[in-house]
Amino acid sequence: MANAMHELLPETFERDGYLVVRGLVDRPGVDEMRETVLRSLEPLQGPAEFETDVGYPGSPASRDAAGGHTPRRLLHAYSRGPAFRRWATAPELASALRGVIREDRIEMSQCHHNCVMTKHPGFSSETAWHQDIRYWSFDAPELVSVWLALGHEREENGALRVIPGSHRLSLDRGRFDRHLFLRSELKKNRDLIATATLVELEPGDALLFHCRLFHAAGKNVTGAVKLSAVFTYHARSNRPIPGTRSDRYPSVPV
Ligand SMILES: O=C(O)CCC(=O)C(=O)O
Repeated sequence: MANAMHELLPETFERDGYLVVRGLVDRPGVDEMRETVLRSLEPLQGPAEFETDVGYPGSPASRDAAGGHTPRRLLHAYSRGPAFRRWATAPELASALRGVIREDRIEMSQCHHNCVMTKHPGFSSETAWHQDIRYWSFDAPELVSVWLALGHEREENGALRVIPGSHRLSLDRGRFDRHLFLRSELKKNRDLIATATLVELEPGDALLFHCRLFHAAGKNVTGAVKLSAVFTYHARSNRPIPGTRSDRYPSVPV
């Protein structure tokens, strides 16, 4: 973990719904996580989600199709070795999170995200515009994900695009399709999407983003896999709704 304390701007997070912390993890830390991931990919160590499971534009039609065994996410990253356990609860990360969640007692969910995104050349898919709150059932829609780049993230390998300030919007249900993606055929949505910005990251940079921030990503059209670790955090006082998927595993204090 890099030493330098970062100038965190909670006001920026409140205004934009996201914040990039440059160099949050140093090169040896990134390398250790990359090695863990590469060992989990060859041979594939489950649990994993496959491109074909999501059925997004560009994903293989079935497990039998070419590329049908392309993993999209290695699940349960927190349980995949010491590098991830240390990172997900590291003091530097906890202090960055306290700045934006504005509570002392913060926990990491083990129920969704808590994964490594593995965007493979050839068979990766596009992720349309959405808010991560669609995955979560908590008392309040106040969760923050941390997206840690384990390599360079650029448009051509499927870096995230975000719509600044969109976490503060309250859109009618009609703006979304049945999977809760923004309907791109609507002019209002296209105008909103036109305000998006690309988030380019270097290895060790972290993007902190609010669970209501609209974001999307393209395919990886380069020759190398893109790896990003993603964990999600909430204030201890913000509880998962009993019996939902968000309540399946206990959260981990950080
Ligand atoms: O890398 C991508 O395609 C975006 C993934 C994403 O936004 C998500 O899983 O919520």
